[in-house]
Formats: sequence, structure tokens, C-alpha cells
Amino acid sequence: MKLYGYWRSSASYRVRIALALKELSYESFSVHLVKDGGEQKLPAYKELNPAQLVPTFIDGDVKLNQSLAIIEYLDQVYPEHRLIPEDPKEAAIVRMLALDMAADLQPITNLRILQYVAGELDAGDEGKVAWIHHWVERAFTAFEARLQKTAGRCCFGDQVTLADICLVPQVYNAQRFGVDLSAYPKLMAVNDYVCSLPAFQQARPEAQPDAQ
Ligand SMILES: N[C@@H](CCC(=O)N[C@@H](CS)C(=O)NCC(=O)O)C(=O)O
Repeated sequence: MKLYGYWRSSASYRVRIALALKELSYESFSVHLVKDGGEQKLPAYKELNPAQLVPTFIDGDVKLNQSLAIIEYLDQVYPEHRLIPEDPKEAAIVRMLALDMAADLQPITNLRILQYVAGELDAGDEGKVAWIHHWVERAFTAFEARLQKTAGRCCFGDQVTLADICLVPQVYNAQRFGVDLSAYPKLMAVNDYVCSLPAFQQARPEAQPDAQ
């Protein structure tokens, strides 16, 4: 298996956590998202993902983009340690929580959006940081309320699922940009618990070979 990603990319981080939870080994290839305007825009990488985003995942003749599609594939093909419950109602709750982070929050705080807000829209670095704080706070306020109903030690009861995999990278990003997280005690308790698990430790950005 091969994973093309970047140490600080939240979508790559999700796939790394899933691979670590399933104890699957893989070769890691770094795509530097910032150096020289971003290696994701080079023709060789565009062959792997025309959307010019990481991650790209390869397992034999299977070549995939989109972290959630990759994780669903891993969960079906390598079912040891299920990341999405088999029960349809439980699976839908886990997907709902995952999408709160992966579909509604991460895309609007992605690098190219931030570059556009800071540059083309002339908001500068200060405007960019204000943008991040605003959208993280909106998303985390709603997520904190959701967790009151769904969480145990993890987002969904005590079971580590796709929801935790999607939460942790967004908390990492929020901390990186100095968002005050004291208003989200349940969210942070879940984050801190799952981050203490060996698979999450192994997948964290600073533990990656391309970390700077
Ligand atoms: N929905 C995609 C999102 C992929 C994505 O946004 N990747 C980011 C890093 S987390 C990226 O490659 N950004 C490069 C850019 O914005 O130029 C997924 O889940 O895989």
C-alpha cells in the first residue's frame, strides 16, 4: 500500500489513523503542499489526483482519492477493528459526526481557501486567522452539543470510529491557529482520550518523516 500525503494535512492524517488502527503497513510519499507553490500542482501528482489535493492511496490496482472513500474501502476490505458500525442506525450516526468535521468544517479551512481569502480577497493573515476562528467555533459549538447525546470516551460511545478519526485533525488545526477550546469540554475530553491511544500517536503530524 502507498499513501501520498503531507504531515499537516488533515485528510492525510485521517487515513494514517485508520491505517494505524487496522495495523496495516504502507509506504509513505510526501507531497509538500507549500514548497515552490505546492507539489500537489505538479503534473506528476495531477496524474494521481486531478483535484490537486492529498491524499492519494494505492492498494494494488486500487487507486483512490478522498479520505472518507479510502477509509470506507479499508473498513470493507480489512474489517479487523471496524471503524463504521455494522448496524445501519449506528453507522449513520457515526457518518453524521464524521461529516460534521470532514464535509462542513475542513473544506472551508483548507489551504487553498485560506490562500484565496488572505490573498485574492485581500483579508491578509489577520483576516485568514479570523476566518478560521469563526468557522471552527461555529462547527465545534454544534459538535459539542452533538457529543452530549452520542459520546462516551469516544465520539460514539466508547468505540473508536470514523467520527474520532475526523475530529482529531480538526482539533490539531484549531490548536495550530490558536483557537480557544475551553468552551468545548466534551469535545476536548474525547480528543485527549483518543489521542492517547497508540494508533493516534503513531499517526500524529509531528511523528511523520516529512514533519518540519
Ligand atoms: N475531501 C478531501 C479533502 C482533501 C484536502 O482538502 N486536502 C488538502 C489537505 S487536508 C490539500 O491537499 N490541500 C492542498 C491545497 O489546498 O492546495 C479528502 O477528504 O480527501
